[in-house]
Amino acid sequence: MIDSTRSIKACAAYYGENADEMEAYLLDGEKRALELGNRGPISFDENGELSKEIREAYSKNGFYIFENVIDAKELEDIKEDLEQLRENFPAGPETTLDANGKPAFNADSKALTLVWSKPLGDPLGGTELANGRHQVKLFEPEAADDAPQAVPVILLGTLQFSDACLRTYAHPKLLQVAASINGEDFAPFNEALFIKEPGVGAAVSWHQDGVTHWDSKDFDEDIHGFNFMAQVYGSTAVNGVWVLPGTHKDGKIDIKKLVAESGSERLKGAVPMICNPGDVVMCNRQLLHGSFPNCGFEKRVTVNFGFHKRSSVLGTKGGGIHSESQVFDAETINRRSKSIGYAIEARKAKYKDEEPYVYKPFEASKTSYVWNENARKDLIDYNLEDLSI
Ligand SMILES: O=C(O)CCC(=O)C(=O)O
Repeated sequence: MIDSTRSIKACAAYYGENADEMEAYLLDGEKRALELGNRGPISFDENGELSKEIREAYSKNGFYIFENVIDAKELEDIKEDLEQLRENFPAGPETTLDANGKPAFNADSKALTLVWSKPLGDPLGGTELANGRHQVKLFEPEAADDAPQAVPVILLGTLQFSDACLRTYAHPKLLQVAASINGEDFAPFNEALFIKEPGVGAAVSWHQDGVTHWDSKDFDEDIHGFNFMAQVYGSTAVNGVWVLPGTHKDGKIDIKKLVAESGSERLKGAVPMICNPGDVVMCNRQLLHGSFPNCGFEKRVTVNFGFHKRSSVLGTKGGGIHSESQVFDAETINRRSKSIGYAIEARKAKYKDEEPYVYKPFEASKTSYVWNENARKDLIDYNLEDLSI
């Protein structure tokens, strides 16, 4: 586990008169997180289903930490790729050029690809953005004088920009988990990077992700799918996502009321995701979660990718957050599933000794994919069709 003692102290100091309270909250949350019993290696039973203990712990808490999923070599591959990509970010929110005057990676994108914030800000909290699901604004500490005016927080449509992330998206064990939770005909959701640089990384206020099925007659704990959150540098109480365990079963939550009951944004009972580099969290999208601004010394980059049950998206009018609101018919879902097809092929080309994942809907429809330059072109703006529910 990453030792975040120094970061906890430094972070708390940003909270002025609430510094002691913040320090105690971070320390207590870290301790309780490690006691939850929802972490360990991925394991399957003899039928290839996620082991019963993992399924139960996931269902009880709404999240599970799969340890050591991404090995050291693959992590290095991701880091190198993301660091190269970072060099080619736009120099700021108002320009399409990077710091070297070259077109930025997303200069021609039609879809939204970057969300910016002031340093240590909370760009979504308390706004109507994303269907108003981030109901409260978190405390925005003062960043250092030399901090940039704006910092990137979320990158969307990752698979078209990073081959390494594309390959990780097809990790056979992770896709087997997706099939076990959402059925063999599982559908994609969206892919994103959450970027939390030390001393500037922005907050993502408390929220639940799902927006379409809260009042459905078929409502259940899995109806809005889940996200995998692969940790490139690890995740701590200071820079990590916090969750309120079990809330994925509670329906739509009045977050303002919870904050009032807790006496502050430090929600009682919440815990952080404590991860080492290479751990992958499976997080139910209905679980109440959020992250504080990164006032510590460790960087976090999360490679996020989610999956749904096909029945949750087929014929559903999308929530309009990650893509224009549209009814997702079978054709749209099949088109959007090309991300899985290309990813499996891209992974095969690099990890030749690994047993690749077989996605049953491609077998049934006799669809095959090839990973080459045309495929790369075909992924441009693929996220205009994110299955956003
Ligand atoms: O990584 C974070 O800080 C926030 C993640 C999140 O809100 C999400 O995946 O929905």
